[in-house]
Amino acid sequence: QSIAADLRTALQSYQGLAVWYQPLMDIDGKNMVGVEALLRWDHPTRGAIPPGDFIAIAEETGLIIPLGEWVLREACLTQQRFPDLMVAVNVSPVQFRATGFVARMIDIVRECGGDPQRIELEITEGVLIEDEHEARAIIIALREAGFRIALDDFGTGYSSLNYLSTFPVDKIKIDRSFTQSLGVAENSVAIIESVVKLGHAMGLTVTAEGVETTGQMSALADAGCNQLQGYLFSKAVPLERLGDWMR
Ligand code: G
Ligand code: G
Ligand code: MN
Ligand code: NA
Repeated sequence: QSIAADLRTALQSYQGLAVWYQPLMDIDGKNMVGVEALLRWDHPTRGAIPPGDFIAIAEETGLIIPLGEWVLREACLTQQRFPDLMVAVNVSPVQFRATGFVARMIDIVRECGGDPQRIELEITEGVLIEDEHEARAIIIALREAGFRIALDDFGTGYSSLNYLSTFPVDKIKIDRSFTQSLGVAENSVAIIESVVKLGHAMGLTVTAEGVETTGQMSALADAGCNQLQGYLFSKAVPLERLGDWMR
């Protein structure tokens, strides 16, 4: 039985699938400003399979579309339980390019009682490259519907700085490789500072991912970042444990 077949089976009842949440913190690392929804799959025989190992298969098979829509529905239900909670949801390039994507996002949020103003759709630079004109139209339509847009894994793509001026996003999430180069690679501070400067010049919120040490936290604060995310604060946790974070 292939992973793809098992995933298709799992999607019939969502058995074994779960959405966990990783806190996003303010720059002091003291207050939670939102969460990122992250898929988890407990396979019936293989045990936990990391998303890195099944997202690509889900994309190849098209299963990422029902899977991604389910994550958004779960995020909306979580929002009903925790009013005011900002929830970030990852959007696969395959979803983004699918016909009717924007309408589906709007319908789901309406059906599930979510608040698009507090839903941040995380897209990757890859979606911007293929058809710039179409990508821009999709982003504009999503924003008109009230969604916020974040550019995920920022800095890992191709000629990223260019895109900032042409795509109306709300946030950039600096890839964790940059955070992890702090104190290790020579120009890491200068690179982060220039990304922050550019992001701020365009009116964007700048989040740093992969924060694991207090040294990284203070360097990111000094560089002017707005928000932090990483194991220093918390890994993704099940919904039941999010309640602890809300207090
Ligand atoms: O959750 P980490 O904990 O292991 O996630 C690994 C990768 O899987 C990341 O690139 C993350 O963006 C991606 N991922 C996790 N959850 C989702 C999801 O719901 N949808 C999509 N498209 N990607 C996800
Ligand atoms: O691509 P995206 O940013 O959506 O992926 C989020 C991924 O980053 C998940 O796999 C999540 O578990 C992982 N992650 C979150 N915080 C940290 C961290 O502090 N260190 C490392 N190494 N990975 C992290
Ligand atoms: Mn993400
Ligand atoms: Na990322």
